[in-house]
Amino acid sequence: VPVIRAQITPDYFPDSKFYKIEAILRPWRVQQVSSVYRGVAVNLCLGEGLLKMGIRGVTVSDVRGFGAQGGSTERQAGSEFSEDKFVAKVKMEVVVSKEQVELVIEKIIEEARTGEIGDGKIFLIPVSDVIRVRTGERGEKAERMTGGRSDLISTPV
Ligand code: AKG
Repeated sequence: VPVIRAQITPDYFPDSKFYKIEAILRPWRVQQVSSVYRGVAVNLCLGEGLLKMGIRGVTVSDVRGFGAQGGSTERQAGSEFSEDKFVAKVKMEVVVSKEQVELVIEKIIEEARTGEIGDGKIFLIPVSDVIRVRTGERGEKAERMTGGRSDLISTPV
């Protein structure tokens, strides 16, 4: 299946230092996207995918919802919406600095896409600040994780 490449550096509005990438995905695709092992603390068990990119912090939730198709690919024309049309999905949330947004989106699409209806959607949300509870650090210091992407892409002199 050909992957639709994300734009290189679009102007996000409003402009922000950090963005939350919120992806609604097929549950059975999430392990591949985040390499999260269900039921175990997510950022301790990352494997392929996002981990290889240096993404260390991911939040996942089980959710139910529907989109343009009304939640069922076999929906008959004119059939009424009912609660059982909600489809199980996983919501994956990742907060990253602006420079990392496109790479993460590209990775999620690459690993989550089947090309069929129900692949999900990604929302990009500006984040005002990041605060680490343990230390009170804010901004880049709080977003940054040891061994994370910032470390991987910074070239030591
Ligand atoms: C929708 O409601 O828009 C859908 O894509 C339904 C199919 C699915 O999410 O599996």
